[in-house]
Amino acid sequence: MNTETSSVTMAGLRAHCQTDQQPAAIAHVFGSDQYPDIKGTVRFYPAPGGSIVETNMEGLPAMSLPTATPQVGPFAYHVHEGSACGSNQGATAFQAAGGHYNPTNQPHPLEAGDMPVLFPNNGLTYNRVYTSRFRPADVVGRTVMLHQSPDDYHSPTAGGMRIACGPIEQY
Ligand SMILES: [Cu+2]
Repeated sequence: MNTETSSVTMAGLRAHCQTDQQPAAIAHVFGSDQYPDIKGTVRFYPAPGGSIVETNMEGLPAMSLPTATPQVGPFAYHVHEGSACGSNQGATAFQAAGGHYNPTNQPHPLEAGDMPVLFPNNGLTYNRVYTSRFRPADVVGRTVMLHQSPDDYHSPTAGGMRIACGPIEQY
């Protein structure tokens, strides 16, 4: 059993989530040349034992059927270790961001940068996710990455092509 956050109670987390606070870090996300309509903002809030990651994005493509190749959505979503997104061109867009943020060398999906997939809603997504895997300060100077395909939470390369990226900066 993971006891890392055993001192964090759900009531405490809910109370914390309802406070109106400033983020500690922020990323402005932009799409690759193949998905130029994607843009968004990711805010990282300090939370008991970790972070709350608030994601707003627009311009997401519609999901395909699961039988399509490549399958489009729900979109794999991670913190990557690199500090910069690099080129947004072509099938190798955003390779400069490196692999998943994984300071303790865990297997996927136990890497610190692993997060839930994003679902598009007429191109929009909004969610707030609590993670005990990093604090906002841990990911300043890294990147958030959205992939074209789903995360199978098994293969470290799941998600396929990188379609949107944003450098995480101190707020
Ligand atoms: Cu990724």
